[in-house]
This record gives sequence, C-alpha cells and structure tokens, in this order.
Amino acid sequence: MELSVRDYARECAEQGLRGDYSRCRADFTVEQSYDYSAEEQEVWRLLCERQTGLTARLAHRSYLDGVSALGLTERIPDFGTVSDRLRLLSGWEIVAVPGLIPAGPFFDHLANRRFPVTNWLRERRELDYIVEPDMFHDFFGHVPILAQPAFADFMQLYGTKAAQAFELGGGDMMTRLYWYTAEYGLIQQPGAPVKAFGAGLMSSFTELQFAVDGEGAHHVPFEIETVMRTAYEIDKFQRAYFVLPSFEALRRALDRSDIAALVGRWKDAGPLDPSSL
Ligand code: HBI
Ligand code: FE
Repeated sequence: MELSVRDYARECAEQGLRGDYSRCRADFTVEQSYDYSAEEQEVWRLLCERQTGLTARLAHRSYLDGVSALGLTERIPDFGTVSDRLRLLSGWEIVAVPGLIPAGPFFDHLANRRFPVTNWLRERRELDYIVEPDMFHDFFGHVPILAQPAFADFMQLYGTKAAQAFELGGGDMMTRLYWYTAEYGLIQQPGAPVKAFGAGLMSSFTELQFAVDGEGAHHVPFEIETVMRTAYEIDKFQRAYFVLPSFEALRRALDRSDIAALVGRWKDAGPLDPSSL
C-alpha cells in the first residue's frame, strides 16, 4: 500500500525533512509560487556562477547544450517556462515537489516523462553541501540532460522498470543503477577526455572536479549488471565512477535487460565493493 500524502508529510516532519508537504496533491506535486526573496535569487546566482566555471570544462556537451537551451542560470527558473522548452526538446516536463517523495509516485512521474523538481533552495551557508536534494540539485543537476533524447528515453524506461523491480525485491539494485548513472555518471565524448553528466556531480563543486580528473578517481567501464550489484555511499566521494560509451548505450542496456531475471539472480547476493572493480 502506498503511503497517503498526509502520513508521508507527518513522517517527513518527524525526520526533520525541510519541505512543506501540507499542500501536496495526491501525486505529491505542488504549485511553484514564484515568490523568491532577493537573498534566494542571490544564492541561486552564486551557485550557478561557481558551478558553470567548472561545467564548461568537465561536463558533457549535451548537458551544456541543455543548460543554454533551457536558460537556467540567470535567475531561479520558472517551472512553466522550463517545461515548455523541455517539452519541445525531448517531450519531458518538470513538476514541483516539496522534496523527496515516496519511490512509487517518483517512478510514476518518470514513467510519464515528468521530472519532480524540489521547490526550495539551500541557504548561503550550505553552498558546498546539503543532505537533501534541493532546487539547485534538481534543476541544475538533473534537468539539463533530460534534453538529450537517448538519456530522456532511459529515464522514462527507468521509471517503468524500477516499479517492476521494486515489487520483486530488487529495489536496491535499481537504486544503484540510478545512483551510478543519473547521479554520478561519467561518459565518453568523442575527441575529448571523459566528461560528467550525473546530477550529484553537476551540483557538487568538489566532487565534480575529483570524479572527472582527480588523482585517485577510479573509472570503470559501464556494464549494467555490475552497476546494479555495486554498493555506494551517500556522504563520501564515490569509490568508483562508471563511464558510459554513449547515452544510446545506456538506453539500449536497460531496454534489453530482463529485470526480473537480473533481480532473481542477484537480489540476495551481497553487493560488490566499488574499490574492487
Ligand atoms: N524524490 N524528489 C525526489 N527525488 C528523487 O531523486 C527521489 C525521490 N524519491 C525516491 C527516490 N528518488 C529514489 O527511490 C530513487 O533514488 C531511486
Ligand atoms: Fe538527484
């Protein structure tokens, strides 16, 4: 049984999560009321200014194209405007949410080409690190690459297959796939050194630099079954980064995977140590 919005709101408040879940609809979306303070706009500008200094060199071309096409860096973006542009580019749209939402509704949004974007922004003292996803992580990290057609298809397919995998007890395996691609993925770009595209990297000043060309960053060729078996850590730099040959390869790998068979084979096995790959 899915949690009701009210039960989830109470749980989030008890756990000290920051979002206001009191105005959620049944699918956990809210209105974006565009009434950000001058301080919030300034924090947004600072975050974007600092991060675009890095992404120009370290991010994949498709990510950079997405940022320019969607117009994200001048001020806090308007959700409706970004949705209109994204719809034309890849058939995706964004919806506003108060923060983390339960896995079921999250996958349902993805399966319908809607990306949930958190409607509140971190504070000035949190420029470097924040535990929960905020608007900067979601907008600057996740949204630009949704304009890339093969990645856009992968994310929709992920929503569909994740729902199925969770029911079979393969939740951890699907979460690892998301973690090592949508959050911390690296990719080859023809004629260039390895680039980044994952949202956890795009929204991190320190880990983006470490992951792409840091001394000691461990790059492993992408292989979907290995990725789904590899443990990860949430509050340290990753001990392995998987490198895609192309976005099309990612889409194809998930499309061709028999998720039920993979889950059956590995769900009860202990995870692989990322340092050992
Ligand atoms: N909710 N807003 C939001 N953003 C996420 O990335 C997210 C979520 N709920 C569940 C969830 N992610 C996880 O289940 C995925 O990491 C697989
Ligand atoms: Fe994220």
